[in-house]
Amino acid sequence: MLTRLPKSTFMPLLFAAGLWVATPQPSAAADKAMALADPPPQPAMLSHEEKMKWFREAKFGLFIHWGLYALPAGEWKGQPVPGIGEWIMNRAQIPVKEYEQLAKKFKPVKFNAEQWVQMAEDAGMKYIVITSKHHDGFAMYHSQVSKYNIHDATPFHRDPIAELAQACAKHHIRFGFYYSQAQDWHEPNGAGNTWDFGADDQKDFDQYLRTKAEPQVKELLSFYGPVCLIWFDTPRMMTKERGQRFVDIVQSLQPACLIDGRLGTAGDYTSTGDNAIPEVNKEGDWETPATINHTWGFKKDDQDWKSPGEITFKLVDIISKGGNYLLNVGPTSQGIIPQASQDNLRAVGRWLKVNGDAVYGAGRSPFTDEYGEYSSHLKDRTNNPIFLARTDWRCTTKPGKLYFTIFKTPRGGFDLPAFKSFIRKVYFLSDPKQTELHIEAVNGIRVVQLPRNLPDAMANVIVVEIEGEQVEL
Ligand code: FHN
Repeated sequence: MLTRLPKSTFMPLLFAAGLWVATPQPSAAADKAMALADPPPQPAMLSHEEKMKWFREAKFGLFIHWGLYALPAGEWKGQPVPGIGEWIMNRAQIPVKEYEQLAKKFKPVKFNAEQWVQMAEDAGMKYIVITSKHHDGFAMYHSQVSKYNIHDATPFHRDPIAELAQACAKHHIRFGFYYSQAQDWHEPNGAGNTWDFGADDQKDFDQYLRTKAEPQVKELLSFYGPVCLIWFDTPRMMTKERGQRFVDIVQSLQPACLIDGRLGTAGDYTSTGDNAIPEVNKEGDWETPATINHTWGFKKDDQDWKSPGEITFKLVDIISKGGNYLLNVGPTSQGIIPQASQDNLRAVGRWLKVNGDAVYGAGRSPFTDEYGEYSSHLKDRTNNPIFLARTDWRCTTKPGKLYFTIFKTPRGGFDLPAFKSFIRKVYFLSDPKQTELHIEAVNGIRVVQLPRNLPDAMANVIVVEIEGEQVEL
């Protein structure tokens, strides 16, 4: 079985495409001797704008939380454990010695990298981020740094990360890693495991960082081809200086690799809270990580899947506010992505096949009214006014074009928000003939006349072509 990427597979191709910038893959001997401490010669730095280009174009990514926690799937010793599935070790305070036993039973024989990547492609997702090591400390790749990994500690003896890297290269999907840099419940000096190892402030955290987290991040950046981003998380005890050590590793090995917003020092973009979508337009590059049900890691009793319509709304909503949507699936211990999440994602992909112009590479809305408003009298628990969101339509943009994605069919026609630009043409994005839709002025509002039955039951995109690249408000 494949462990790590054979250099010959796609390196020349990536060089040719200008996608490969580091020089990974030491010889097998060097590999054994742990030559990872000596990074390859440092290539030229890319500007921030160059680095961000693909991310701004991609907009929609697949998050995968997969690990030993998929085996208990939310239940320990016959009892349901509340909370998110991948936190079961913490929530049930499972001692390391007991949790480790899961590895002996982890044999995801139905795992098929090609099928996972094909699903992401069908869903219209442009990048994949997988848990290479979550807080439980178990590496889902063949690590030389710790034997506590899927290749060495399970009867599976395969490296799914290498297989996924290869499938992603084939499908031109970018590939990145989630890596829990601070919390590691398996290690005496990692953050988070107080039930086996006592209080975090009594630990030699740098010993853990130097001997596990940093060398593992070096491995991930050295042996799996181009890494589009590293998704660090929960930066407990991460000082700026500690965070900078990871930044230096990333920059020296793969300067094109992005760093998310949860390292503990500034990354290349910000990550919102889990499932948190800003109420209005938000400046800068950002991403919302989100669940498709209510857990990240697989839980057998969570079958409450977001529908294709809900996912599509969130996707367009996020893009209209300037962000990216990183939507998660939690595969089973057999290696299967739950069918309902596959089906719903594929339905979104079918919509994107027709309406993708309104999504990929699209910019923020120039308007604000569509988002809703703060209530004048309703307050939240902290006494702040509640935001009353509107969900009728969202606007995304490209030079010379406004895309209005309509989620609730208006009666009579669609009222364009006020703007001064001259309108050249209006049509449905789904209409290859671009048959013009008529506009009528009603009380100073330009109203796009719509047919009684709109083409798509889920959401319809009206393209408004304007004079000039930017809309004049
Ligand atoms: O603790 C993790 C959690 O398990 C999951 O990985 C999410 C994904 O954003 N991040 C942390 C909580 O914010």
